[in-house]
Amino acid sequence: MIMNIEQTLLIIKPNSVLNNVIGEIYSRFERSGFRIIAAKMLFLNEYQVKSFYILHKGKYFFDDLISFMSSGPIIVSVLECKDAVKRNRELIGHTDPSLAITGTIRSDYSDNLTKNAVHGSDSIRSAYREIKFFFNKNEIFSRFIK
Ligand code: FUP
Repeated sequence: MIMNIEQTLLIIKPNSVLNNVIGEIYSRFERSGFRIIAAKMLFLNEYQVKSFYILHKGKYFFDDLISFMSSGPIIVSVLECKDAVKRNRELIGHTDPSLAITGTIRSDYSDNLTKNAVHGSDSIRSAYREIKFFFNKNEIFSRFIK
């Protein structure tokens, strides 16, 4: 059995699609050993975004987050590699791009805290929920896990 191979969700947010850096962002993951095992472009409505970000309901930034994430197309992907959840978060960097380490995706491609370029699952439990939110099993093409 192969140990520690995980799957995690990546969202390339509307500002990154608009800024034409889909490939740049994917390249960073591929160069770091991730495999893209599912991908699609979606334009979510407010209802769908609210349902995805339900855990943030009531927070001060919720309305801005919902209107931004439903403002244009996004790319949702499942990434796979050893320790994928943790390594995804490392490559992405801090939620607030002004605090993100230079060279991380959020440091390089964010427009501001709301338009922070990408989303990555923050735990194995979130990854499971988030992958299921967007993908059916027959849309995911694992290269490791049967
Ligand atoms: P992250 O897990 O890094 O994506 O961060 P959160 O789940 O805490 O937040 C989800 C999104 O809400 C962030 F990507 C951007 C937005 N947000 C704000 O606009 N202001 C905040 O103070 C925190 C989050």
